Amino acid sequence: MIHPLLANPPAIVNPAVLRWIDQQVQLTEPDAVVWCDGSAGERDRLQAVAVADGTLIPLNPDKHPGCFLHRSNPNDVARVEQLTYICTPTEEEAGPTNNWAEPRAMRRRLDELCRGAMRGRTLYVVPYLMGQPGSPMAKVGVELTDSVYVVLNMRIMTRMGDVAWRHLGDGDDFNRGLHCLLDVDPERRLICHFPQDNAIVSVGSGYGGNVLLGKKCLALRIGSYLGRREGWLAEHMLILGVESPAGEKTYIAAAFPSACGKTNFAMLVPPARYQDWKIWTLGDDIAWMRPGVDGVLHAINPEAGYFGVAPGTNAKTNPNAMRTIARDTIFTNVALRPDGTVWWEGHDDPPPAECLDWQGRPWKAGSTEKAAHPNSRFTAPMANNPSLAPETALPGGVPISAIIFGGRRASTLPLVCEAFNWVHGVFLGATMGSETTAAAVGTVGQVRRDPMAMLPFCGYNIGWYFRHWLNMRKRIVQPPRIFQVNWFRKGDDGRFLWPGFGENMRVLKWIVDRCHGRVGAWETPLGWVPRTQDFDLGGMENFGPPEFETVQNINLEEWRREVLSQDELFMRIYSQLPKEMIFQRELLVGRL
Ligand code: SAT
Ligand code: MN
Repeated sequence: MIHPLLANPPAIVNPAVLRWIDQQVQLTEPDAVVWCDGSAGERDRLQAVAVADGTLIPLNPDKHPGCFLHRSNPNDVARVEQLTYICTPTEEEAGPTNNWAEPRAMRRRLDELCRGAMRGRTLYVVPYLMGQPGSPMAKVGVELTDSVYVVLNMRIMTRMGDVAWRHLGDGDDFNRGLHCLLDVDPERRLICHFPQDNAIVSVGSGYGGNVLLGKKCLALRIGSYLGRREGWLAEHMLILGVESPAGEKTYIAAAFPSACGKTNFAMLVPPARYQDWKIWTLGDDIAWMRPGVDGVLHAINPEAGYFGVAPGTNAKTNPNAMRTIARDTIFTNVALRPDGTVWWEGHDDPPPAECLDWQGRPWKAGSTEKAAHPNSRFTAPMANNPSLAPETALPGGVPISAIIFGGRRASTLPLVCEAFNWVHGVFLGATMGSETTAAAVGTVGQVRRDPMAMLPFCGYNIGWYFRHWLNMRKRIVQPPRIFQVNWFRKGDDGRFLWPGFGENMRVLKWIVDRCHGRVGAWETPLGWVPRTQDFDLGGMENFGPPEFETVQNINLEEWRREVLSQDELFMRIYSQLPKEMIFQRELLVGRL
């Protein structure tokens, strides 16, 4: 018999969905069930609920209309990679870079944790669509959660509500997501993926990447698994469009690890010298890419909002982000000033004399502690972004001319280089290294291999993932060119060698010109690089040819160490590593 709380489901909900929800309601035993429809009225009601129970603090309505602050549990401020599992029949399927659990055993453990977990609480049914309505690439998910914060974030980050039920129709091809806050205890925290069942169970956390199940869990971990099965790529990439003064548009996808500037790059404002150029944002975190009938790789951004890092965001580093978060935004773990406005390290305003820090404790200027958490975030609708590309709405996506792999590296990697061909480009992506950031729990600033910026997000064996990338080449008639960039190289004095931000436009210009066969390059052991005369340095302050040569320098000593460090990853995954990767390594060593 169906649970009494489900006696009157909305007519649009199909029986397959209802059966699954019924099982979860029987398991978690909530006091109430709310069917979310995605309407503005519902948003207002839920915001009122969240304010009443202290989940959200309303901000100054004149300065931040429609905005709220949320403080998460201090033990719960980032993704937890060591508690994230891929549950597949065999361990080999999850591969050496994922935590693996046997699906039935993990199900039993999760059932124990979830049994009765929503007693006294409300279960929200959140239907959502990843991708544009009507897109052949779009995927439906249903997240059941006992967190109003999650509902309000999902409403910004996805196309939430009846649009998802309509897309699903009578089908049962939807992602089954269950999220229970429990008591937010790290000892009872698990983020589990069941790719074969298209299912996710997340318990014990309320933090973004762990609980907004459409994002990392569905769009990347389950998405990458589906992509391999169905012949497409789910990638941790921003998508942007470069429009030249002549109106030519070139679309680029770029992978950088979490908190390495994807949002800033996707919203780039060109410097004065490039005032006739325009950068359009399509997405800042996730790209789903599939070869079109034209044989070109097409990309969509499956999301509808930005879950961006607040610290360091200001009118200089990212004016478009500042305008995007001016209204209808949820801030998480930033500082609160006495006038009801928010602040973080690297804000335009100087540190406030006093405020409440991210934990709600009194904070004074000059304090040695940070006022905002280093991984504090904003959740904002992409519709607010002044640079949002109208093509973001196209169900078929945009044709991709270039793919960029970028890391955060203080040494070794030059500002920009271009792969010799697709296989070499896959090798550049596969051997990517980057210094760890506050986006995940753990040490910050250590170089680790992060292939394609997907180390925490690839939902299956990483060796098979490289093979899938290599195989994709056969299905693409006109493959994108592949580039590697590093904005973060430092000099001996510890200062960044490259100014970054808007000036990255110059790197984009060279990349775009390479895509259209308009500019020269020079062959090096690492790949093609711009000769100094190929790279526009005009109008830069204190940055001329010598500085360019320093930021592009290839130091053979550093590269010997780099190749050895790449080997550590290759050894770990050796049994499933495509031979092409080993050949590429040999070729690189030979060239060096
Ligand atoms: O916290 S999220 O995983 O959503 C953001 C990130 O780490 O990339
Ligand atoms: Mn990300």
